[in-house]
Amino acid sequence: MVPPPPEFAATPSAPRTGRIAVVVSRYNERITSRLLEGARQCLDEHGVPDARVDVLWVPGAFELPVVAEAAAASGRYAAIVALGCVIRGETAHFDYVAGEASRGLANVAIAHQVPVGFGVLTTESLEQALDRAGGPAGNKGYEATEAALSTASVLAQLGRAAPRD
Ligand code: INI
Repeated sequence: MVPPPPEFAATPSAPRTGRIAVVVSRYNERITSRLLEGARQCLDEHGVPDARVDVLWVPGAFELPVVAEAAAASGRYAAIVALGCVIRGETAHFDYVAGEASRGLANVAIAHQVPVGFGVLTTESLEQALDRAGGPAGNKGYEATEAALSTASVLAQLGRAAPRD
């Protein structure tokens, strides 16, 4: 019988080695602290102990990429999760902050072949942000973390060397 093709994990299984970095913005901390709770819940449900998780606080979403870059370059992390919240009503430079955060984080992931979960809310209002930070629209911090774990397992199947502990 022909063996089935390798299954590229639809269900996330947490990496068994390496640490997880959660980079989180203090700007809009009322929202980002809830995203962080979601991220922690996801890691806990996937069996990642707190001892393997580093939470790195940055001032705002604009600073997420540089710290994610340093984390990726360190070679210590199996996955990185970036959490932030940019609300259009609060800034004329919404597009710059949100755009640079997403572009920068995508660049880090590709340059280092390390999954970077994108948990940066870009909303029109505080209410929309609350909805997505543990409200009726779920918790995007949880979802970004699950996406990062999932992607780490696909990369492992493709032979990307796992970081040592
Ligand atoms: N940072 C955010 O994370 N969200 C925002 O909505 C925001 N606004 O409204 O300006 C914001 N600005 C700060 C920015 O991320 C930098 O920290 C700052 O410009 C210093 O570099």
